Amino acid sequence: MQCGRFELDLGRPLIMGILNVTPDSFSDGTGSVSPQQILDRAHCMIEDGADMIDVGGESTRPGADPVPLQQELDRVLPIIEALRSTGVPLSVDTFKPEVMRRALEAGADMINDIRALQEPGAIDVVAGSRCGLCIMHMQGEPRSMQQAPRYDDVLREVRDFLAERVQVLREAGIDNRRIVLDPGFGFGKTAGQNYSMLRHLETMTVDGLPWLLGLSRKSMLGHVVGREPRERVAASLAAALFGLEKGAHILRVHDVAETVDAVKIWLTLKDESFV
Ligand code: YH5
Repeated sequence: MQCGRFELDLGRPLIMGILNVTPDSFSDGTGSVSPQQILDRAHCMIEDGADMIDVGGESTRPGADPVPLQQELDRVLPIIEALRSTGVPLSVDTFKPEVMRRALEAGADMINDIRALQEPGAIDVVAGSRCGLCIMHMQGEPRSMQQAPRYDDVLREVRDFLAERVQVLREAGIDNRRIVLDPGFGFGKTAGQNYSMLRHLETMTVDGLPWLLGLSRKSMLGHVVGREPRERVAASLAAALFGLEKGAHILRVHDVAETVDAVKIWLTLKDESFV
């Protein structure tokens, strides 16, 4: 996969560490964020074996409020600049074309867009670059999407949406080698619909494009095991390994060290020459 400065080998699973740059994750008590704490966390994830870092300045959790443009820029740009020299690909979790543009100027390698580049101008910003693109499905808006998800056939509808976005990107001259797809777990889906997507991931493939899965600590796991998000690590690992069996290529996770170990065992089990 082409991903900005990098050519990623998807022959083995890649682990994307989640770096939230939002006050709910790193607060100094005044509602602002301490950059050093965030950078420490990023370096820790890289040490733990993260293959890439996903920097997010807007909380897109269900029910979350939108973040103004300038605030998102102020959160995300210094982090990208500081992490550029680490040698790991930097992804930016944003749907705002202006954040995409400034992030790419600052050296980001990938745009991770929960709105699949549907905002006006988004495609123009990324078309002239070599950045990787994660295209995700979402039904509705983050504020209200979990209120009443509705599908006749979630697998077909998510797949058709992704296929349509890939077609639009192709028409804009964007090479498929830059694209990774994401079914969008928790983005306007019931727990049952989320599990159905994971169970049948291979039936949703578009043009053989790779999958990125964001399952880490999500409510669909809490739905089964109970537990607060921070206590969902084991549940996240089980779901992640099932995703790999279903053909996933990139895992977006909070718990990098634990996921690296789990993936190592999965790879060992796959390796029939290890006897
Ligand atoms: C994703 O799936 N998700 S932000 C609620 C949680 C735990 C985690 C209650 N950005 C995705 O991570 N980008 C987010 O527990 C994403 N795929 C991609 N590509 C939500 C999140 C979360 C929400």
